Amino acid sequence: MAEFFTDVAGPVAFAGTDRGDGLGFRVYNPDRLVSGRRMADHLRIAVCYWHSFNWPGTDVFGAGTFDRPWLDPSDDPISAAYAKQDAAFEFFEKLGTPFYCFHDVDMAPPGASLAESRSNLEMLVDRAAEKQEETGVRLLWGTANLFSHPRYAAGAATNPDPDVFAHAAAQVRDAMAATHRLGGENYVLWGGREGYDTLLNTEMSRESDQLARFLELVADHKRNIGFTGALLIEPKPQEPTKHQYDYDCATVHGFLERYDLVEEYKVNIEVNHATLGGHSFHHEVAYAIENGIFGSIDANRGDPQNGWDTDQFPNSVEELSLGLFEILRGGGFTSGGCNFDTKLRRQSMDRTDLFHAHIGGIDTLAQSLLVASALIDDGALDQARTDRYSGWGADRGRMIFSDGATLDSIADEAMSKNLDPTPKSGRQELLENAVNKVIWTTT
Ligand code: XLS
Ligand code: NI
Ligand code: NI
Repeated sequence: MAEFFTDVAGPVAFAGTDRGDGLGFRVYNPDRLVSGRRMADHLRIAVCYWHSFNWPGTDVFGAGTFDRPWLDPSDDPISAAYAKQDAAFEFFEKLGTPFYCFHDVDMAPPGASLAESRSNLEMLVDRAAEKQEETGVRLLWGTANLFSHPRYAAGAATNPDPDVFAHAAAQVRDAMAATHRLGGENYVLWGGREGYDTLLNTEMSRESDQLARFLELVADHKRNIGFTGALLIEPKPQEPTKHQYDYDCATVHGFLERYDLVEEYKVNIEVNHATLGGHSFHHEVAYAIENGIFGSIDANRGDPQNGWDTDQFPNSVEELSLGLFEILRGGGFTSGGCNFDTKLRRQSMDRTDLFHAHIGGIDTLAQSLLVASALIDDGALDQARTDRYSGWGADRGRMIFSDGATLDSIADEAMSKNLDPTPKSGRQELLENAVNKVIWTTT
């Protein structure tokens, strides 16, 4: 097995402020205790197989720029998949992060038939199991790519052709088996093309029923095979389609409620999908936690000037801290974690750039975690919320929710007491200053 990342000995260690320009973490110190738990156990960081090892650096105007020898189309696809796997596990081990994530087609090449695709996947999964054993790296989640092949151009579960639905079912069954075999802690469904390009040819209600049917079958299958990980839906508003049904957390939540699936699924929230949906990451996480559907995150960032999923490595502590604050306050991750669904920029073609990118992203998450924990200890935000809603714990608030209260009884009371409530300051700027104080002073 040839070493690929020859410039890095690994594992990348915590170097603190001594890092200089070398490859070490400035903030991420896996064993450091934060709110009573190891940093590594809080963040549960995963590297993604697809952008890092299965993408040659193409864009819509140009060919691949990256040095990824296993993506050479003239190679035998099976030996290329083994070489890719060697490089991926070498990277995971040298970076020293605990988890990875993959799509079926990242791990093994599709064959000429579903049966051949399955046997390719099984071969590579057997080897991945050995590599997990050797390195101690674990699987955060697996998924199936139901969006790249032309057969999925009009969607997978939502395709107008039921044969495509059935084909997707076969692929998901195998990807779930692979995830189960590798001890994956979650199985993710991102509905890449479960949406429409034009309403001129689309029946939305029919397509919703198809999607719900697919999700119901997947949830039943999970029980049939004894997979105990979580099922996660990854919301995204659009791209590649004009409109995707899993638009954002609230839309997914409403969909799950409507089809009685809310007990079966949680969400995998991607930072850049939140911003594409017109929300902050903070909003999406807070929504999911408050509604009991929070699962995991894809940590990345967008570019405020671009309207697409640029999948850049995260570098804003401000953006991530408030999301992590909600996660920490909600009790932290259970089966989920922070997956780097992130791409290098096309000009970052040195092998070592993949290390620099992940190290920066991981340090950003680690600093954000410290800030989140300090925000909880500081208590200013919680105190402000408690004070703001205090009336609801007192007589009038309780009366409004009491059995037997009616619009009449509430209105009569307002009139008889001649209520004339005085507006109170929301103190937004004061609270923003309180957050910045913590961001600026936490080490
Ligand atoms: C694409 C999605 C995808 C999922 C996994 O925008 O983020 O990468 O995370 O299929
Ligand atoms: Ni994405
Ligand atoms: Ni993603």
